[in-house]
Amino acid sequence: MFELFADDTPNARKISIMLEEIKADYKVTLIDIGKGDQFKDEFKKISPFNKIPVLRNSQTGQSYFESGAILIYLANYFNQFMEG
Ligand SMILES: N[C@@H](CCC(=O)N[C@@H](CS)C(=O)NCC(=O)O)C(=O)O
Repeated sequence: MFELFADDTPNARKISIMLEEIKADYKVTLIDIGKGDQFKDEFKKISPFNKIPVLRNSQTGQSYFESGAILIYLANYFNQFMEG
């Protein structure tokens, strides 16, 4: 199970598209960047630069940020969309 911390932005959409494509089990937690949710202390623990998207692996408790890095992580984790 994954938790995607996101707002409705292109960088966040990249991750939700990937999660849908690989049929991952996930839920979305809204971080309303218009209201400044990204600056809350709780969120900063998983996003040191106060940016969305962030993906948390609920099984390991680990969180990942930077949309490109998240896409590579998911591709490796599910062994899809990667060669070599
Ligand atoms: N290089 C980062 C960019 C992340 C980014 O700029 N996120 C924006 C929304 S798409 C954000 O969180 N903005 C809120 C802010 O800067 O306060 C990535 O690809 O994840």
